[in-house]
Amino acid sequence: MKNHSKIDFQTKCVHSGIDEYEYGSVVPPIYQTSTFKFKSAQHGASLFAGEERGYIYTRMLNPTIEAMENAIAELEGGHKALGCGSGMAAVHTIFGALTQTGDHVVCSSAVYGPTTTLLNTIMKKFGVETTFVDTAKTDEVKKAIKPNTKVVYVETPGNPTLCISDLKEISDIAHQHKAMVVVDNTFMSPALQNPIALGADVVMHSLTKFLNGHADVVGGIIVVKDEQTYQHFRKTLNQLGGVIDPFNAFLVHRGLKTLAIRMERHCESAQVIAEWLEKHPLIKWIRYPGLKSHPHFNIGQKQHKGPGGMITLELKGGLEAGRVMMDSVNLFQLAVSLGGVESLIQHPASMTHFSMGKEARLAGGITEGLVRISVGIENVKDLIADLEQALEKVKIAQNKQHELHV
Ligand code: LCS
Repeated sequence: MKNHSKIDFQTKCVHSGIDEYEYGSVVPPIYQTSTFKFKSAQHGASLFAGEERGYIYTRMLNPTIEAMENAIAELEGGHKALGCGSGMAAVHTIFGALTQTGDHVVCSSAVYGPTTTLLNTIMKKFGVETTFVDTAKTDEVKKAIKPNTKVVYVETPGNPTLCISDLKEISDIAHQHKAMVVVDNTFMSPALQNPIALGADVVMHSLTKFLNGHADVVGGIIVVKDEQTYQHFRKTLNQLGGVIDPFNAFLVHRGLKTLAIRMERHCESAQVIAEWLEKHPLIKWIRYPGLKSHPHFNIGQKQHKGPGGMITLELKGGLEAGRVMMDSVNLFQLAVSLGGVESLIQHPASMTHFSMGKEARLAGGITEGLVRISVGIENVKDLIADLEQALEKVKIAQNKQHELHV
């Protein structure tokens, strides 16, 4: 987008990555092609040699994908972005690009389960060692950094504990030790948090979540700050091959246009629901970045523009009670993933974070009874009514259990 510096984020969501298209098309055309014809043998050779710019093959670059990448790079305040086939393809590409045998990574102890598993299996197999720490405690990050630490990888708020890490402090420490700071910004989206402005070097998202927002795409994105890093990541992505396809990129670009207003509604409704749940007698504990009771509330206030749409809680009665709640909701759908227009509920210990194993889960604060809610954009009164009737069923089930034991 031209002359964008003074334009508000809401406007950028609608216009970013949009160019002049053939036939005056207002939205980017879907170039659903695997390959692009060269004008001549010389043309093909000069494209490959990098002497001329143009499209060669969709794994390398595609105009529909590039339009979506440019849009997200602009929304994140980065230089350029790389579209990946999933969030995990983005995570893999990042570690593939930034580490080699003998390197060390410091990673938040509460991150999306398969990120932990990737570091503990594939990256470990290739000789990359990881120390998992509670990155909400900056001192722990400091202590974990070694001379061979190449990456400090932070997810904030963390999935699913919603613990919040101070990105500015962590970036300062990591940079003193010449380590790169990579932030998984999936839970906040660029509407609520811009890690690059806080000092991060690389930002990634699972596009599957808030950025696309409609639960119909699996994708990932990596945003970088400079051309050299971009070229290095582009080569790595091209070799690993985990690219997004043009149609999914088109859908994500379409989703971005409503990102600002969707995030406003996610935040508004999640705040109302979290405050309602906090007062409910069946709640053992609840965590939401917009509640003053959140242990890192003040860090959040400093670095994000809104508390997001994710809530985690544990009921009195633990896992058993949580299962009754999950089986009793009607509007909330019992499904993994998050960040879509529809509200979802799931159980991390047996679902999204199962692959980590119990020990790593407990070390990251993921208790067996923890239930995670993704608040959608439905009417908040309907969502509360659904939770209310589900919690009523939990109460009835607990009363029955009690009677059996008397
Ligand atoms: N990072 C975060 C914070 C995530 O929540 C996820 C997926 C990923 C990366 C990986 O992205 P994907 O490959 O799935 O696009 N989180 C999921 C979750 O919590 N439930 O299902 C998927």
